[in-house]
Amino acid sequence: MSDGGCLFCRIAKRTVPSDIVGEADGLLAFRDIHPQAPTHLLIIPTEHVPSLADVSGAHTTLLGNAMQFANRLARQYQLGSGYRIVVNSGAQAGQSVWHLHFHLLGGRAFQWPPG
Ligand code: DGP
Repeated sequence: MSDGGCLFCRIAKRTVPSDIVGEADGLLAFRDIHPQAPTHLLIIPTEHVPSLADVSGAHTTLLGNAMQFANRLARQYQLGSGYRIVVNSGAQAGQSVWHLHFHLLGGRAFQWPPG
């Protein structure tokens, strides 16, 4: 299912242009338009899921596939010295696009705790 008003659904349908870097198992990866690291990719399910707070047991395989996809992309982008996966779930956490997405960030050192 997709949501016609959802930006990332439109990216998944290619009706909004993006720099797509990979596709696998109902997932799409593309470059973040405002990169926060030398490598900053977004991994999304092609089906519309608003946020991590909306996932259920029905999404278990999708979530596992997303982590394996991230791992493959990290190898492809030579992030062997370290990378970070971020999910902002909810407005207070900084979620701004209401379609589940995993940020894959790498190519620099990161601080902890995050801001
Ligand atoms: P979040 O704040 O966690 O919901 O992350 C949303 C990300 O989406 C943010 O890092 C910027 C990115 N973004 C917003 N609009 C677009 C767009 O039109 N194209 C691409 N490629 N990325 C976008």
